[in-house]
Amino acid sequence: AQQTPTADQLVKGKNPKLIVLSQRPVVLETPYDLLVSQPERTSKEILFIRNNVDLPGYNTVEGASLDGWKVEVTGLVDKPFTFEAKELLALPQSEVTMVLQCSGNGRTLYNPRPSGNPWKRGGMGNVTFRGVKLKTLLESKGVKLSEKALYITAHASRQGGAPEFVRSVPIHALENALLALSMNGEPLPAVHGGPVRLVFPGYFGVNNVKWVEKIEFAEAENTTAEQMPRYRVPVIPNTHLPFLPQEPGSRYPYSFTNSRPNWLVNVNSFIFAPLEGQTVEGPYVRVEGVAFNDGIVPIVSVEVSTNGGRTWQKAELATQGKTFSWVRWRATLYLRPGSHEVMARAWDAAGRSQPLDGNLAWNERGYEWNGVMGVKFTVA
Ligand code: MSS
Repeated sequence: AQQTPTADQLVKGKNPKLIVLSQRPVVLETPYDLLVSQPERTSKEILFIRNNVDLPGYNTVEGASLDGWKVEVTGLVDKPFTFEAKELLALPQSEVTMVLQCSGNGRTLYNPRPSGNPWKRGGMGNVTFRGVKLKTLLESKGVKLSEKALYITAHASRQGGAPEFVRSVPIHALENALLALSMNGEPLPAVHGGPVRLVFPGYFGVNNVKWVEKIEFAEAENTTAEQMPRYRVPVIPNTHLPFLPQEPGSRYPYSFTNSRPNWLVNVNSFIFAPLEGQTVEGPYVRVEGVAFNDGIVPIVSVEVSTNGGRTWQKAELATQGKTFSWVRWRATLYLRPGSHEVMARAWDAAGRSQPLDGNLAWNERGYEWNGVMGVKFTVA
């Protein structure tokens, strides 16, 4: 049999238990039991990796040198400029704890299975980024945006012959955009975008461009493949439907007008305990997990059900208020010995929740799964 390299052989410093979904570009999933073992914050050793484009020499969890790293700021600004990454150290620093989640997380739950990396639920983590807000940098340079600037387009470095990786987000994202230099209190791991990554709290993973080299203010979305047709879902333009349901298995003619990018993270919740297939002591059973949304309004409740969604019981939230971080929750159930299935769903202050049948959002690339999660377990 052929030896496939383990995660730590592909990326120095990663936990060898991470699941290798792809070697080149490197894509590593966090096994679910490992993810739930760190319910506050996900460490660099176990955080998932999704590269569309690898940056040669950056496959390590160690930091990358700021020396000589330059970033260009251009497009619809009155004074385009280039800054040295090192200059950021002298500016006021900001910190944000946020969910970093691949828009393909949960893809294998769609039926039929869409194309793309076969993520289960381990394509996400909760991490703390620290660095300089893009707004702060612009202010420090006295740079003003044109009114025509409707999008922020970030370009990744192409050093070592890397193909391009470009993403656009709406100008509203400037509010919280952060040029991250560190993660979880340590230099930003090279494999997670060090020395400088442009992160957009509340936005799906794909928008958080690693190894950022150019930031462009633009009138329109960028036209490279990562913006169209990839990383989008079907919609009816100018309506309030979050997505346009598709016949599972069908094809869709993606265009800028009949689809939208994977931007804001949708409401989601995950059960961290019990785990699928576990046997636990009864009759009082502690159920716990995390919930999150795009951070624009707070998560206001998480409910659990043990009868397939007929009735729901409120869980307790560990924290209240708007946040880009995931929120921990727990509930205590009274259950008889035997087999059970517990389901969880979150609600936010805007009334947004999760579909009982996640397959409703089936799309051919399998993005943005947020169907209610169920866990089957046994009470001893
Ligand atoms: N960046 C760059 N430069 N490149 C690539 O490839 N990818 C994306 C982001 N960014 C990329 C970037 C994706 S797609 C994701 S998820 C993310 O990243 C991840 O992260 P980490 O750090 O974890 O790896 Mo899906 O939506």
